[in-house]
Formats: sequence, structure tokens, C-alpha cells
Amino acid sequence: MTVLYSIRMRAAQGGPHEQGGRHISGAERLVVPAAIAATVTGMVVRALHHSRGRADFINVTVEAVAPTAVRQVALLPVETVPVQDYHAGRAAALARLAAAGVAPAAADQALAALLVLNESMRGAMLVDASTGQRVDTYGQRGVRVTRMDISPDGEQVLRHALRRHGLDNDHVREALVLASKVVSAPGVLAELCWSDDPEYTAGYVATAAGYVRFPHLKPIGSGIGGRVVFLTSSKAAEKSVAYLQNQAVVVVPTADWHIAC
Ligand code: WAQ
Ligand code: MG
Repeated sequence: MTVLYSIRMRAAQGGPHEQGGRHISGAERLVVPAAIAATVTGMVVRALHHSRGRADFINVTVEAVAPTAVRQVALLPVETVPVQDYHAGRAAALARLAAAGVAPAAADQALAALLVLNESMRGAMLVDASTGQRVDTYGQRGVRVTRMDISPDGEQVLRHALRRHGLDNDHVREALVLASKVVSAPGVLAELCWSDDPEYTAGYVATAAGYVRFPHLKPIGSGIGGRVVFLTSSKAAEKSVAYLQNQAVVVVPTADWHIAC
């Protein structure tokens, strides 16, 4: 197996993130050496032409990953729950989280934590699925999930299937890969997410059973999005964080992978 390179980009406006810059965009891929240059260029172009604003700080990291360190995980099956508006979407997402075993009060508390943000975070909040308490120590930055990608063959399968449903866009592809990694992490029960791009209102709830999309989880025009990762126990938090941030993962569709609608 050839060496893969982790490529990670984060872009901000008003200076670097660590000096208070506003998060504009981020991306992470795991690619073969021949794809490094084009991937880096694509990420920089994207950061410079983003609907959240033009970045004035862009950091790109390129780092080899030992082939033995790469783990394969299954691509999550996809389903869309049609909802009229974001009120209905949030109610449906909360119901889905409860069905997955997140305590209803904990799901409410996590949703509230996303709604009070006055600026989007760069990463995710990790929350105890029974108490709703935040358990990571990353504050306004959050935990960044990195070092994941879909396999090249898997990407063809995924894009072909998404195209038939009019869903072959960066948001869906990247979120599906990220969520597939997240729910494969030790101690993770579920994830709730919606985009921070003002024109993109969709979000999802992911569990090991699948990726469930809701076309509306926020009002159009809102630049506040976010992610909450629900942990079965706060005792596992350190292990979960280490996996989310560092474990190299290649996502692969299994023979029974499908998009329900
Ligand atoms: N690790 C952790 N958190 C992240 C990461 C990451 N790699 N990337 C983004 N986030 C957090 C961060 O707080 C962002 O503000 C927020 O998630 C939203 O990020 O099926 O586009 O990249 O139609 O804007 C989901 C629905 C789209 C797709 C999600 O997220 C569909 C999306 P964005
Ligand atoms: Mg975004």
C-alpha cells in the first residue's frame, strides 16, 4: 500500500484562529502523493472564495501517514427526512437522537449550546449523552476531526449514487466521510451537525445505523453552524478525542451501502 498524506486546511478572517480570527473554512483529505499538489491548490482556492467571506489567513498542513496506521471503516447509509422548515427539522433531529439513546434533556441542552453560539466554532463539542454536559477541553475551538477520506473506488460509487439524488456536492460528501469516522470512534453514540455556510441549511444526525439528513436545521442566511458529538460516557472522552483527531481512517462503502432517498 502506498503512503498516504494527510492534508488539512483551516482558513480565517481577521488573523489566525489562535489570535481571534473568524473561522471561514476548513478541509481534510487523505491522498496519494500524486494528488497532493492539486488537493492543496483546491483547498486554497476554496478558502479564498468562500460564502462566509474571504480568508486572510490560510494554514495548510501536509503530512505523511504510515500505511500501517490507516484503519478502514464503513461508509454510512444515507436517508433524507423531508421537513418543511428548521423548526420541524430540529424536532425531527431531536427525536432521532433520542431514538439513538441520547437522553432527551441532553439532546435539548446540546441543541441549545449550538444555538447560543455567536460565532461558529472550528471544531466539534463533545457532550455526555446522558447528562448533556460538555466533556472536551477545547473551548471555543472544539475538537477537529481530521485524517479521513473516502477510498478512490468508494468515491466513484458514492458520487454516482449521490448524483442520482441531486446530492453530489462537497457538503454531503465531506459530511458523510466525517460522520462515518466519528461514529466509528470509541465511546461515540451519535453526532448532530449543521453547516455554517449561510446558504446551506441542511444538517444531519449520524449514528452507527446511518446518516439521516434533514434539509432544514437552520434558517437560510445564518452563518452559525456546528457539530456536537455525543459520548456514551465521559470516562471515554480522552480516547474518543485522540481517535477523532489522530486516527487515520479510510471510509469504504460496503456491498450493502445505499441511499434510501
Ligand atoms: N471536525 C470537527 N468539527 C468540524 C469539522 C471537523 N473536521 N469541520 C467542521 N466542523 C464544525 C465547525 O464547528 C463548523 O462550524 C461546523 O462543523 C459546520 O461545518 O447531508 O457543511 O463544514 O446535506 O460548514 C451537513 C449536511 C453539512 C450535509 C455540514 O459543515 C447534507 C457542513 P461545515
Ligand atoms: Mg462550512
